[in-house]
Amino acid sequence: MAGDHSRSLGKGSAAPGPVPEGVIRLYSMRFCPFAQRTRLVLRAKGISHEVININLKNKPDWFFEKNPFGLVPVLETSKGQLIYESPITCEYLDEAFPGKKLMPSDPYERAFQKMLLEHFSKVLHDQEIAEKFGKLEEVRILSKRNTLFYGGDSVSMFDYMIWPWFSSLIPSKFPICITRHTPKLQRWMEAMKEDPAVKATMTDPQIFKDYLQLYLKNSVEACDYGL
Ligand SMILES: N[C@@H](CCC(=O)N[C@@H](CS)C(=O)NCC(=O)O)C(=O)O
Repeated sequence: MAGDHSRSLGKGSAAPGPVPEGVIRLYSMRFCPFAQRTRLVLRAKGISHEVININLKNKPDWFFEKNPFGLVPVLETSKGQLIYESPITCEYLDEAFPGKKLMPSDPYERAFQKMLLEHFSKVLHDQEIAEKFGKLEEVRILSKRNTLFYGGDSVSMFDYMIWPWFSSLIPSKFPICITRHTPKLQRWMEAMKEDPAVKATMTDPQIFKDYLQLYLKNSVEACDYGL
């Protein structure tokens, strides 16, 4: 049965059949922070979905038909439509499905969240943790708002977009050094941990650490670690 914690499909596996009516499919990998963004939005909006995990160290050939870049996350609809790149998958889900809107309705606020995401994406492309810390400070200051979450007093899209890099998923010293220096971020992290979608997508830090070692060694076992 396909699910968040199902074993991954690798080279030589049969391509999954069409997506059943009334469900959306996510191609994912249990430890991928980009795919976690999409999983958070699926949960937050209560969207009926199935998850197919991909072995990123031994990708099935058919996966490149889902996304020519060969990256997760990818969404597939029952009409066979394919959507990839995590911010695009999340915005698609927010627009295409009813329920709580995660993007603000005000055009400036929407633009503002997208600008914050641009800054954060630049941070992610840097190698040095020290530099990441400096630039994240910049993101925090950029928000210049006295609210608990980035978009106001409840969780919105940008909070979910950056959460995977603060959750137990990334067991580096990076979140610790940030929270030590910035009480506002610490309050934000505590509040995020209470969010039901966040709770549902948490991973044990030790399991993540062990997975990461395998992944960095290019082990084909990495993506199924702990199953
Ligand atoms: N820009 C992409 C990045 C996605 C990404 O890098 N996913 C990683 C897993 S965390 C992946 O699929 N890696 C496979 C590879 O590099 O071949 C997004 O936002 O969706």
